[in-house]
Amino acid sequence: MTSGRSGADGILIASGSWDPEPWAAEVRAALPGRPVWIWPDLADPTAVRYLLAWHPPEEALAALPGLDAVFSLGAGVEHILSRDNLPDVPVARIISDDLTSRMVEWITLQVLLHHRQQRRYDRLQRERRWHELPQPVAGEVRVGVMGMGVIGAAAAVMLARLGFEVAGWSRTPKMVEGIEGFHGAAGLDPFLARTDILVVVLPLTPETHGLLAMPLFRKLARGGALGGPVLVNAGRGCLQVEADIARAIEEGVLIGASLDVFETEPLDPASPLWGLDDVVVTPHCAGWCDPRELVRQIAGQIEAYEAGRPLRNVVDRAARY
Ligand code: NDP
Ligand code: OXD
Repeated sequence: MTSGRSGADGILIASGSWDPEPWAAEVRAALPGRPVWIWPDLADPTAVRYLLAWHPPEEALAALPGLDAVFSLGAGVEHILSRDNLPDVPVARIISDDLTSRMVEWITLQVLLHHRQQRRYDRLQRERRWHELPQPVAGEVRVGVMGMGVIGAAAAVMLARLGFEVAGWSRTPKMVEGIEGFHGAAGLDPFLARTDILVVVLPLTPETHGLLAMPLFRKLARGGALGGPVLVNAGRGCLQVEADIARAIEEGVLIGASLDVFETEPLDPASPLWGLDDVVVTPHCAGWCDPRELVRQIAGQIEAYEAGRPLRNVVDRAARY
């Protein structure tokens, strides 16, 4: 083991609203013999070399003179990059098959739920009515995936395998076999115009903030096989304007939505979204971050870094993801 700039080799966990104990237990098991603290119980701030973070408070960042790297406890990093006093050290994010599979499961479940009109069948069941609805085949339904990164591309491939007509939208051009590609501001309107089910797995950045609002919903395809467009958002809550989603559902601009993320989490019990028949609300659980799985990756990163190899999955601070 080599020590950091200041001789530090300790680890600080600042896990926001998540229980830090399972993360600390996994870190202690994976990297035995070094100090591990849970914010705010930090005995020696100068001994911290790595911060493992989910929504870290600015006070935690201010306290760490020997910091070498920050590891996000998830795929997203806006909860770290938004901190004004973030030191100029690498920020690495999670890319893991475990997290990607969980996200692909949730996205596929939601797309199929709207495609197969499950909410309408749930209502018919509650009314004890035996009534079959007309059902388009997947090939007649156009799915558009916003964010063709690690998770979006995997979801797009899975949905194409199920027979949907799939396209993706990204910041830079992206070639994924069997998926029609759109990119950048110029590609957005044509992408929306051919989309019946909009799946969103974008990161939250200044460019994507508030994008999922009424003007965008109005650009989605009308007259598709489902009778109107559907929104599925598993990216971040602040990509969306929730008042516009509720209004779009009420006015028929959207015929359904599945939302895993919200402008403020937990979602306020007073939000109208809870009560809308064709809106599915889940509590930011699409891609559960499993401490056992993810600490294995972070510990591997730390060991490789201390052996002189570069950190992987370091985010681009200018692009902000
Ligand atoms: P990636 O960084 O691999 O992919 C991000 C994608 O978004 C890329 O295709 C990127 O384009 C695209 N993108 C970014 N900015 C823009 C823009 N301005 N215009 C168009 N496209 C843009 O991230 P992941 O796939 O790993 O994760 C995506 C997000 O999913 C995370 O940031 C997180 O917010 C969310 N997430 C949510 C979870 C949950 O439980 N709900 C769990 C895990 C992740 P390009 O390819 O050109 O770079
Ligand atoms: C993530 C998340 O970013 O769980 O990994 O939201």
